[in-house]
Amino acid sequence: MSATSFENLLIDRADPGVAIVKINRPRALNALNSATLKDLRTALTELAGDKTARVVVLTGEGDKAFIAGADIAEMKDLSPGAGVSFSAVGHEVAKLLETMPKPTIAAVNGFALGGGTEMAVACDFIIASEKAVFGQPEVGLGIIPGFGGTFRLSRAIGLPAAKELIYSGRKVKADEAKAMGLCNHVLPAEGFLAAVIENHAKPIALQSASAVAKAKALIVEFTESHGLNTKIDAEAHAFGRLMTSHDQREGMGAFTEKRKPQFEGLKA
Ligand code: CO8
Repeated sequence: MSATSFENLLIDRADPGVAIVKINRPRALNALNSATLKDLRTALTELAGDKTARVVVLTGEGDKAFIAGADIAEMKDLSPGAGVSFSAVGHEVAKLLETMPKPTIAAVNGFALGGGTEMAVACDFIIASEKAVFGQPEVGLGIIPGFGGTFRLSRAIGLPAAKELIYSGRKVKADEAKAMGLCNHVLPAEGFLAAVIENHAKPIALQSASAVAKAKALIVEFTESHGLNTKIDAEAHAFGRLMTSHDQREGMGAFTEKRKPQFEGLKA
């Protein structure tokens, strides 16, 4: 068991060596506020160095959401500087999921929108429940993906499909996500997490942990590490520049007031 207990996370274990990290804000559909992101950063840092954890499964509490995105109510009034900082903690969490020396599996049990899809694609692979819904709806809020979606989603599903999802905000259900290669498998909602642990996490935990870690390190080095920090900086700063724009205030205001946004046209 992880030594620390967390306000916004539940950490569980299954033998041999599976750690389950559950986002625990079901009333906000597990939206990521800064407290939850900081909890995740601490928990994943501890699990990265914990020899008894051989595989990490990330999932959401409740039967409705994996992560419904970054917390819009908290982001709504951020300054550009605070936007960059908020984005930076999310990037640290995504980078830990992507690079920690053990496989990370996203068990997507419901909505995985915005930062939810971004955290899922930062994991080594995704297993979806038949109730999973993916998407990058940020442009409908006057912002852009800010936790790595501008570069990790295209790596997962290819540039044309990623561009379509990011530009349109269109949501994709589990079967379409599988056809796109976004998730490896779609499982029944009933008994979903138990099946992910039994059939996908445990078989990895039974292998040589040092061989698996070496394989992951090489895959990370050969695919994403080149220029990763440059991409993170560029995305975080572009995100920060959009905070306080008319469309960001309007888009997020409209979400919290439960109405349709009225966006400005393209600025010269
Ligand atoms: N943030 C805050 N609260 C949320 C969020 C969210 N992302 N998603 C849902 N909630 C809250 C709702 O406000 C609602 O609260 P309340 O009961 O107090 O009104 C509660 O969760 C339940 O939600 P709904 O009533 O809306 O449930 P529905 O079943 O009707 O709809 C949806 C479910 C479709 C998931 C809907 O809630 C929705 O569209 N949510 C927003 C999805 C979204 O736009 N996500 C992207 C957010 S932006 C983002 O993730 C950017 C990532 C990069 C950030 C970089 C930071 C600098």
